[in-house]
Amino acid sequence: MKNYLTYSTEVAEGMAAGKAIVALESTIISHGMPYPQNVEMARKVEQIIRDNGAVPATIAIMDGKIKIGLSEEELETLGTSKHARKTSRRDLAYVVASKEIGATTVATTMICAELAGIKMFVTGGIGGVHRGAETTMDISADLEELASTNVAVVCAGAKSILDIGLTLEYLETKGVPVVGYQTDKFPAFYSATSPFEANFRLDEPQEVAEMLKVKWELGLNGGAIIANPIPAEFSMDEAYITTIIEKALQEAEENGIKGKDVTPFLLGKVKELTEGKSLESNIELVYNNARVGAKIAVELNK
Ligand code: PSU
Ligand code: MN
Repeated sequence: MKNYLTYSTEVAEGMAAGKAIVALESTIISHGMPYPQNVEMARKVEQIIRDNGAVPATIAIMDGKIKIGLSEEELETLGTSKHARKTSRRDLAYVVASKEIGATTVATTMICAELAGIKMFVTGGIGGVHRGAETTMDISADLEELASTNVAVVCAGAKSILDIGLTLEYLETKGVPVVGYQTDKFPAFYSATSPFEANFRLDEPQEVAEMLKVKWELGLNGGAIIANPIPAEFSMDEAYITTIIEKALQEAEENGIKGKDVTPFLLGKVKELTEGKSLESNIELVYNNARVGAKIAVELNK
């Protein structure tokens, strides 16, 4: 692995000191938000993780290496690059071998985190089963990764650009626990609730850490979803955001958007149609996830 993984000074020192490490993805930076908000968000998320007693490790691929932790300069490069490739499991070997700049999705961040021995990962939203997947077969590789890779993901649920019900069914089939953090509901990213229930509710970081410890000690391989609702003050009106998402889906269809371009296209459209209002919510929910993820990581590390 030495040939492929490199660690930032902060992460290497944190690991040597036995500190809790929290992985962060980079597709959210390159494909999820515009510059300069993306880089500001990435910096602030890292700081929130430090303030809560853990060490942030933003993951990306550069110069033929999987970088576990990015320098200021690397973060800026990633945030401004027009060529960063959205890198899911199938793309990882190509991106490393060709020395392109790769932004890791949830799936690939989980793979890289596991290679680096990191158990906790914080993001905004996960990929899932797309609406209409019964004909398009568009199901995110994130779900397969959650089925098999031992990394827990803190997120604000799934956006209703996806079929949330089918996403939860898929996760059930694959044996992935979906924990509601201080909620009974499965949150829908921009809004704190959805018509769907989480599998279990846990209210304290220590309880989540205990569940994860038991899962992995029992040899139950795979990840877990810790669904942490967006704070009420940033939660968007469900009816409003649903209308917007429906417009975005229609435009994707009209423009023949397919494959890995679907999610970034929809995210961009939602931003455009809400005149940037969705972006503020998006950023705030990531900060909220960072606070929770760092606390769970600290407990898990005890
Ligand atoms: N959902 C979001 N924001 C995101 C993503 C998903 O609300 O930024 C990104 C994540 O990196 C996720 C990826 O892993 O999109 C899923 O893409 P796809 O649906 O092509 O698997
Ligand atoms: Mn897809």
